[in-house]
Amino acid sequence: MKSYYYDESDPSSYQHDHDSGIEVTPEQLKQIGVLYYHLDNMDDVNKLAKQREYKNRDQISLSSNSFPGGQEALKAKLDTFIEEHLHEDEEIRYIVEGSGFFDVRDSNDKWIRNKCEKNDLLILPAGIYHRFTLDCDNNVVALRLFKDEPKWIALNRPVSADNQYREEYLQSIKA
Ligand code: KMT
Ligand code: NI
Repeated sequence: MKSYYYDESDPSSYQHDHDSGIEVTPEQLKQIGVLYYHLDNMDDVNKLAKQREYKNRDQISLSSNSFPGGQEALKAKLDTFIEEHLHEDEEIRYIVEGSGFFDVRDSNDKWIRNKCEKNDLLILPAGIYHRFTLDCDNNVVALRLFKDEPKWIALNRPVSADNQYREEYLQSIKA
């Protein structure tokens, strides 16, 4: 995975790199509650899932020839992922194939771009604002892990000021 500040001045589409050249370290990601692992095999993924008590999983394939419902349905799905949103549970993704960008907001509300590739595993904490896009290769297969039942609901920004998960997240990065 490669992490860097997103270059807002580049007018090209989200799917381009937008690399500002300002790198972000795993330590900096940790400070905003984002965890990163590079896991070469499924055994290690299963181990981590057990440690962190992720009980459920499924797999999503985002490419025009594999998405159920075809091109139109894929586009609709991608449109929801690129909207800035949060979830009331962790978002855990393991890249099985292909690549894509997970953008997260830092504590100053700047976008950090995480370019995820095969065998990268990224954990976004509940309550963090983020978005996802494919890169120009237009293909990713990702394993989605869940603590309990999948919580699909994406709450678009801004969530209400008293959202418990947002409040807890903001508290957690203060320390
Ligand atoms: C989300 O909720 O932002 C996503 O699931 C992103 C797409 S997973 C490749
Ligand atoms: Ni999300």
